[in-house]
Amino acid sequence: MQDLEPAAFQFVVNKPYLPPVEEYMRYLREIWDRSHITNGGPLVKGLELRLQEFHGVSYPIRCVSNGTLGLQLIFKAMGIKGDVVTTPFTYIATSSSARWDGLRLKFADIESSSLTIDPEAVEASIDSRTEAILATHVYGNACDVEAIERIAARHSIPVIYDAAHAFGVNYKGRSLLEWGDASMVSTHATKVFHTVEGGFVLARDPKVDERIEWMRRFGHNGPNAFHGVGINAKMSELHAAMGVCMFEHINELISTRREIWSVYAACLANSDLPLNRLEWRVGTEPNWAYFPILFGSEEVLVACVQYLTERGVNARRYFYPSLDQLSFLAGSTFDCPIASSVAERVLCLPLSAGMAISDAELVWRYVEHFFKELHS
Ligand code: T4K
Repeated sequence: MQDLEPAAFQFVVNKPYLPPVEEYMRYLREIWDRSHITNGGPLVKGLELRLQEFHGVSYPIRCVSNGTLGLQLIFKAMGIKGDVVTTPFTYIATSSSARWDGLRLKFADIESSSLTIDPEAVEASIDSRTEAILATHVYGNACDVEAIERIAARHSIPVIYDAAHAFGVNYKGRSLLEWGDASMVSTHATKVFHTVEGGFVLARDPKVDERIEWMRRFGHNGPNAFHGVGINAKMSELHAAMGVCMFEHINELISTRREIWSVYAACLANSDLPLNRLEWRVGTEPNWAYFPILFGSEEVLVACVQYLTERGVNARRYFYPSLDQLSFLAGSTFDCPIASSVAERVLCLPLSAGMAISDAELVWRYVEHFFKELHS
């Protein structure tokens, strides 16, 4: 059922926003005139400054070709080669990027309300071989950054945040990206702010930032000289142009998302359906990227997905399965009962800036009808 093309659905889980084509064409004309289409062009540089200004962060922002490579650059630039303690409740890229770089994963369970990694479980998983904590601000909900960073300081290890979902998210009045030693944000098409494919990274230590800067472009130190081993993780001008266009609309897009999110939240609050929603950590100002609901059982969730699919509603099991269940990721098996249970029961409803309030209400009516039929 999940293999239907997006066009087969009336409502997809994440319909990418596309700016008016004329706006994009304006930048394409500039690119055509300059013939500078990639390798550190002016649109990428301009986008990095806009991103830094928008988030109000003090560290430089480095755009990359996708978030996955962004994480891998962070691991390399920080010299992390061994064990990392990480969350099993996230998209697979958090873990697979680390495994691809040869790191070993130790999964620590999550908090049942925020669905982010549980600091107590993190501390219990750290041993003498642990080189870093790799946590995800899942759905744009802030991790317990204060507790995690206290633990990291006690063990003298860095914290890396997979902030793929955290574009524009603030925590306690400042950007969530200010926390930790390094963060990666994805700007994939399905994200709140996108560059079709892409992402950006930022690091607290200027030496790490400098390494990220040259590592993302083959290690170049001038046309015929190299600092060291690098990779190709450059963002092109055509991708950056999409990001620049997005800035014209981003505040409105986030506020529309907030409206849709609030419709779902109000419907849920006013219903007596056996469903729960994510709790924002106090202090989080979200970007309203996802609306996950938690079912009482996987069996009911699967039946609901089927029911919604038949009515043109593409709800998705973000994030299933719990990554500690995947033998090719887990070096050893760790017990993460909360993550396993949540992953089996969580479903994200369609949430896009292109949706109308009546669309969200209709989706919710389908959910209600499903439960009515289930109990009839
Ligand atoms: N860390 C975390 C926590 C992440 O969530 C991600 C990515 C990463 C790291 C890695 O960042 P990147 O390397 O991707 O920058 C999507 C995205 O591909 C992926 O970026 C994202 N997370 C992940 C959660 O979701 P799929 O496999 O769910 O996408 P797909 O093609 O099934 O589309 C989802 C929905 O969006 C469908 O309903 C159709 C609709 N859609 C999608 C695209 C691409 C459209 O209508 N048009 C489109 O062009 O992975």
